[in-house]
Amino acid sequence: MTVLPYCYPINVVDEANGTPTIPPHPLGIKPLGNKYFWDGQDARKCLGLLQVLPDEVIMQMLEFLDPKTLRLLGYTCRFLFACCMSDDLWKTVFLDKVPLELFTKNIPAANQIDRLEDMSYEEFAANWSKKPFILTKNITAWPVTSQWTLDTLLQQYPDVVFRAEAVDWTFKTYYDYLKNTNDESPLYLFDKKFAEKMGLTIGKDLPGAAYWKPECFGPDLFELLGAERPAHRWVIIGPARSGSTFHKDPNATSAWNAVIQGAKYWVMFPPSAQVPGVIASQDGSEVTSPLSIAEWLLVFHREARRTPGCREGICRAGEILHVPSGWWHLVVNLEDGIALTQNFVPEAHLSSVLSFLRDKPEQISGFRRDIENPYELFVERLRQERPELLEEALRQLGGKKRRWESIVNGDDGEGEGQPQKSGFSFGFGFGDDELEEEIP
Ligand SMILES: O=C(O)CCC(=O)C(=O)O
Ligand SMILES: [Fe+2]
Repeated sequence: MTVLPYCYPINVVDEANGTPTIPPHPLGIKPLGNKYFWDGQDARKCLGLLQVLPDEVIMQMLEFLDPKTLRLLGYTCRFLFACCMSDDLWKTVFLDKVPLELFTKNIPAANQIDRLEDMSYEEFAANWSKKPFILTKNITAWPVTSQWTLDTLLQQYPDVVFRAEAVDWTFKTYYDYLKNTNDESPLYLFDKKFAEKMGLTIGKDLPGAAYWKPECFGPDLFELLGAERPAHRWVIIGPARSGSTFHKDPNATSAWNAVIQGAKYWVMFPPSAQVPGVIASQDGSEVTSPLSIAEWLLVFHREARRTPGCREGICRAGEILHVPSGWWHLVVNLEDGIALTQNFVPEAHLSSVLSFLRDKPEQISGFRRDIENPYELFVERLRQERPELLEEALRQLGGKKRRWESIVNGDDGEGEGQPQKSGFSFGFGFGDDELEEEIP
């Protein structure tokens, strides 16, 4: 932000005496922007010694002031009045102070995300794979991760380097940041290599396992891809007010998100909903939500709550939330906290995932660079391991019998409907580490 263009009529100098002048507007209109500055002298003189600082630095210094000081300082001179009136400064000050409870309490009964103690896979497959829900009694059995707190992680992993958006920080550095930040959109620690970095074993029957996927979600068909599966699990750590702006999960996968410490407020919408304040391009490749989470809540929450399909809920420590394939979601941490999340492909969404991989190759994300054709790879693995599911999914996709036959016979060459090499991927996209693994 620069104030400079408003405080000097820099381009115009009276040639006779060398002082700046403003040429009169042909209609006698005086620009409001100069109102507080121009009285024939340098308006910045009132800054005293601080005159040596450029406008940008002054503005940055003002960001550290509390609302009262900002207001009082604005009364001291014209120049500072204009600086202290900046919308950006007040937005930051104000959004920081808006209590999140304004939005998270009094959830209308019709919007409340269903809460269930636990669920069998049969129930999930029959009734729940296309609906969000919160499991309230599920992760207490996890031997290691259910005991995690920010403080125990600090003790055990102070020097492990984690990815937080575009930066790699030791846990100690991130912990200090988390405890001290006032950022409006705080840096979110979101690391997909955490298991390797922390030396964790994941999987129910493995010796020394730290945690495992909840049984109710059943078989994850991306497991057929083995080492070729796209990034699929993350540890997520952030301070209160951090979170995720509206998005759909990558590659049409479903997800579960387990809160280990803290509490998360979720707002969700079904795949075809028009989410207030969120503009998605026709093919879904670009999502524009010009606002931070706090701004979205302030401006659009009321309307969202009244929009058909809106689901809301608070997932607390020890609980797990299900995000069905294709659902929009915004998440905000109500407290400092830790979560574990995993993306998966349940049978009920196989056709959506195949259709995404086949028809939106430019939006595929999270696969290793050397995997040129994720759709073909997945079809091949399904053909080998689960041909009956593949047949049914392709049928749902509107695939013709002839096409199915050619796939099972292994003679499906480079024919129609094959995905092209992609050039762009819309995924979690936090920084260049993600880009490395995307399809070039
Ligand atoms: O902030 C969160 O915990 C939600 C994360 C999320 O939506 C995701 O991992 O896709
Ligand atoms: Fe998500």
